[in-house]
Amino acid sequence: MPRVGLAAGKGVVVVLPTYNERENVERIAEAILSALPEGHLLVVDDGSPDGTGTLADTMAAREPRLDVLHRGAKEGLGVAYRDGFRWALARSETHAVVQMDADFSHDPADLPRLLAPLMIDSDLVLGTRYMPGGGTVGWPMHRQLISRAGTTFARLMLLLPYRDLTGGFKAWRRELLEAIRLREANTSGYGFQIETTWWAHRRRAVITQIPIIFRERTAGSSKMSGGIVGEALGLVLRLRLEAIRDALRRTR
Ligand SMILES: Nc1nc2c(ncn2[C@@H]2O[C@H](COP(=O)(O)OP(=O)(O)OP(=O)(O)O)[C@@H](O)[C@H]2O)c(=O)[nH]1
Ligand SMILES: [Mg+2]
Repeated sequence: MPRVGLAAGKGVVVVLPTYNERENVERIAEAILSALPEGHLLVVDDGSPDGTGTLADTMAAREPRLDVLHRGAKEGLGVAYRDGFRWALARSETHAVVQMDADFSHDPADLPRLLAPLMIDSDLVLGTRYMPGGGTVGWPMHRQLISRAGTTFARLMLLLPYRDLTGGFKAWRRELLEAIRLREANTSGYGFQIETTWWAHRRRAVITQIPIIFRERTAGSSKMSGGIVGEALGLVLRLRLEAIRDALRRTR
């Protein structure tokens, strides 16, 4: 596919949350900016003690397509994304927003492919591990189990027809991101990914899944925790209860 318009990054802001990603941040920023020669990158750093934010600032000083949003404290991925999305939407030239991890688990070379459906009919594109052509490489069995169980649980409980609900490699059309209930999203981990796809689905957005290979990080350390899994579980139950309550209210 020729790289034109959105697929070359025109009007695209990639939002990249970082916490202690010193070993990754420069390489990933370079890879993203070269995968999208017309794209813009926003690093959202939560005051990383390892100096990730300062490194990103140094790059931003010589790269006009890179900005850094410094948040005061580590408040979780969901909160960082909300602030990053707000920044991206404040730019009138933004047509699409991408979210991805800074640890190379999401391949910057996939960016044009992730953006392509937005140029046809889609409002949201989900990078999907659990479909033909997708997969995870280098994850120990327990991480695979947690991820698959989480996605399956959410899919069944929320009756969502998507195969990867906990993934974080997604592309949004501006209008959808503006319309969903971001203000109410306050989950920090995988829960944020589930929740945003849920609100998009409830708005009857056109959602397309594309296969991606997710690679375990080779540098830096994981921020994954038991609390994040518990939070996602609680979120799914809460969303289901809310939906039942809304349905009952409508039948009254
Ligand atoms: N700004 C910000 N970024 C965060 C926070 N927590 C995680 N991140 C970033 O979010 C992305 C995903 O976090 P990871 O630690 O890679 O989580 P994961 O992919 O579930 O776990 P591993 O890949 O196994 O390490 C990475 O770019 C992190 O640096 C946070 O509280 N604030
Ligand atoms: Mg990761």
